[in-house]
Amino acid sequence: MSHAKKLPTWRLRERFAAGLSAMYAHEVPAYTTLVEVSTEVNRDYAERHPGAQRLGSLSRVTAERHGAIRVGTPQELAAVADLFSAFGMVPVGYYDLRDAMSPVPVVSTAFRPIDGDELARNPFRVFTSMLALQDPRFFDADLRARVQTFLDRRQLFDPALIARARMIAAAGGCGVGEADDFVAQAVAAFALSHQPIEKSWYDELSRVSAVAADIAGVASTHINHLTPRVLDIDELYRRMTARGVTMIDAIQGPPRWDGPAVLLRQTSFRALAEPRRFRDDDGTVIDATLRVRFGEVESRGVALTPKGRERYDAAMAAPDPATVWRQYFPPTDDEMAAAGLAYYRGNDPAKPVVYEDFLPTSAAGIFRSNLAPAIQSAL
Ligand code: OOG
Ligand code: NI
Repeated sequence: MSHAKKLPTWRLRERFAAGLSAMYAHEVPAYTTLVEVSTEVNRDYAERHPGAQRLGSLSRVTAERHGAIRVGTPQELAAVADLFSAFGMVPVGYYDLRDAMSPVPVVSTAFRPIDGDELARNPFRVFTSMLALQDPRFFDADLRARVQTFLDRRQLFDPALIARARMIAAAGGCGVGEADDFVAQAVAAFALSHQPIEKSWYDELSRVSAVAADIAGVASTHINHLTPRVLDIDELYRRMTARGVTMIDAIQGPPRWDGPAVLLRQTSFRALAEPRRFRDDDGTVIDATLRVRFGEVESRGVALTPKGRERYDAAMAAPDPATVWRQYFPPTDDEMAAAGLAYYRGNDPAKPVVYEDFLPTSAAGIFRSNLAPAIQSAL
């Protein structure tokens, strides 16, 4: 072996996130605009607000991203877990999106670092969903068997890549030379495929759910969004709108207010129509476009205790949460800490613990707002 310096897993994670970001910028040009505007918003906000970095340093926040992927089977999810372990990312949490107001046939987790130092170095996370193929609410026995056969035949990752990931995870990193190659292969595994899609199969799955078609209608997986973090999401929303980008919804999650930001706020812009090829039953290949990938942005606040989360749920149940927020949450970190509503390091109200996870309601909203209708146009 060479004597080259070993890169620890967090350096690999940093490179993985940067590599995916470069790939996604190339695939989805509007993402570049989003990253530019986010960087400007963060810089301006940090200049004007002395305490801006209490929820993470400007360098952490500027590099911070989350991505999302979807897989079909427990075996594929296990391969993802092995791959991400080389980047120091482990599964945290469980989100059952089948129970959402508009149900999505998946269950999800998020892969991310958990240690405070690791999060500070690079908090890259990937929201990862698995098709709920066994659930009879979405799949009858006949379709389930055909989907299972399709998924059993495909291979999302080169087994050699997964074996290497396991070794890197066990060793806690790898040499610089190996890192370049490993990270490049890991990034490439999430690129959008340009293989023609079998149209009748994709259409059949689309009738169950656009998400089912996105997962099991094609032979590969892909990153479906990559999300920068901003310190002022309302300002981001205004500036994107001013640049002519139509943002889809209002901002999801807690309302804007003057007191401590809690949990997570997110917004996104419409899935982009990307050229994809489809193959008809008679073998004819046709050019069409598919809207499955989109742009999203997030802002993060303090993590809530179970008691704080109960308050949050109660406030969010109101017809207009913004108007009643004050009845549920005090306006300062000192009062939040004293009331046991949020987590602070060493119980010091100046040191909020950032919420590092996701919100099921917002996640379901993100799926819903971006995936219908699936096939946009056929030439
Ligand atoms: C994942 C949607 C969830 C978020 O930010 O809540 C998500 C997906 O569309 O696959 O990324
Ligand atoms: Ni997301």
